[in-house]
Amino acid sequence: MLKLGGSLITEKDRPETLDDDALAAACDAVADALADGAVDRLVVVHGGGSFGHRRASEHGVSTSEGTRDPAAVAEVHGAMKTLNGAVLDRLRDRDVPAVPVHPLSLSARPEGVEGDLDLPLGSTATLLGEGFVPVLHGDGVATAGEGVTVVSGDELVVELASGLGARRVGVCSTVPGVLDDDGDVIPAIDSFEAVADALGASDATDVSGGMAAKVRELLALDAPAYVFGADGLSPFLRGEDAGTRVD
Ligand code: IP8
Repeated sequence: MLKLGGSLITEKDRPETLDDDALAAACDAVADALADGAVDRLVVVHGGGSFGHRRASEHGVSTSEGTRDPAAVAEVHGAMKTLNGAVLDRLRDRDVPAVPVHPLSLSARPEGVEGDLDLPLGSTATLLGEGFVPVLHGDGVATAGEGVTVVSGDELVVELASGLGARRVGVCSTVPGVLDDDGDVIPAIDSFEAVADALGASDATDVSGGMAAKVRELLALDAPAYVFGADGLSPFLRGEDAGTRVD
């Protein structure tokens, strides 16, 4: 399971603009790892970057605040489909058998609670079994009592990794790992308490997302997870340690 952060593959400060070089490098690493058999099954999830987030904030939509405006839903989803199409094109250009899976069409928060995500995994599992590389993305999600809220790529990664029994989980972004107070990469994290201070969050007060929430969710997975930057992608795909190991 691989998450490509939106900040990695897009230029965050320029509306709906790809970071073409970073995206190409990531797609090269994926294609090479599949071609030489380092990876046999792979699910990719990507974030929103300057595509989804801009549209979502224009309409006041977040992971907890929803919208009932169909035009707003279409804009957020449309921006993410555009980005997804760009990722798919570049993967398929490199002979990666990448196909889209759009979470808005599949998932719901039935209780309206952030974190309570119902994502049927049958289509993704079947696509994987048939030799495809399913590519999902942060998206809108039907949410009881709210209309449509945002589901982040990180939430999808956690849901997919546990539901599909992922062997390894990689989160690739613009930072080289989880950083300590001095800005150095923490090589391994096996408990939240041990790093809560460095992450600027206590166990009780962290509701704000960011790295602390990401680490906490990754710790809850059965599979080892790695948080790394662009340089860590090839090592991760080749089964080596990269960035910070969260296990
Ligand atoms: O970048 C957000 O995905 P993320 C997707 O993984 C939208 O948080 C629609 C803003």
